[in-house]
Amino acid sequence: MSDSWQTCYIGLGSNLDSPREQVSSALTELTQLPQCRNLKHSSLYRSDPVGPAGQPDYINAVACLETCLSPLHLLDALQGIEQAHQRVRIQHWGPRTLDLDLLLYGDQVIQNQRLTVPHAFMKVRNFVLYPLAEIAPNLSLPDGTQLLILLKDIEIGTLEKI
Ligand code: PH2
Ligand code: MG
Ligand code: MG
Repeated sequence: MSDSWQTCYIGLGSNLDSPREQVSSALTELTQLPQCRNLKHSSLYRSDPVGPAGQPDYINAVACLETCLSPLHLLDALQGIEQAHQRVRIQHWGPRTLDLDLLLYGDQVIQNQRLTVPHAFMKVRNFVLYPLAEIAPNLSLPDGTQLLILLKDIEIGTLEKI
């Protein structure tokens, strides 16, 4: 059914074990997911860590793909890629080899034990909003908020395209 394809946005982040390579290979792996097509992605960005002090800088990017996986099946697939990158969950907002966050799934609002979509902090993270604007400048969130309006309120700061 052609209308079962949904456009999704995924935030990628890494600050351990060659972060650029972690993000680049994750982008390739996203292109290989079943029932997913038309992957596009932003540039890679270097960003200061948000969260516990003393962790390395992050490499961040945002990808867009179309999928007919359900939100939870897509989450399973994303977590499978995180696991393949030896993602270990030790500290909240602590360093990680790879973080894949489902930012948006079509215009759906999802709130359950495993998943909150739109992603809880996406409206206030420059390392999400600027890469997102590169690939979807005219995007609106499910609540109607325009990405370009959010960007006016958030500084690019030390975020750096690489
Ligand atoms: N992710 C976090 C915590 N802090 N900081 C940056 N710069 N980039 C991230 O992706 C990031 C973070 C939790 O997911
Ligand atoms: Mg995250
Ligand atoms: Mg995450």
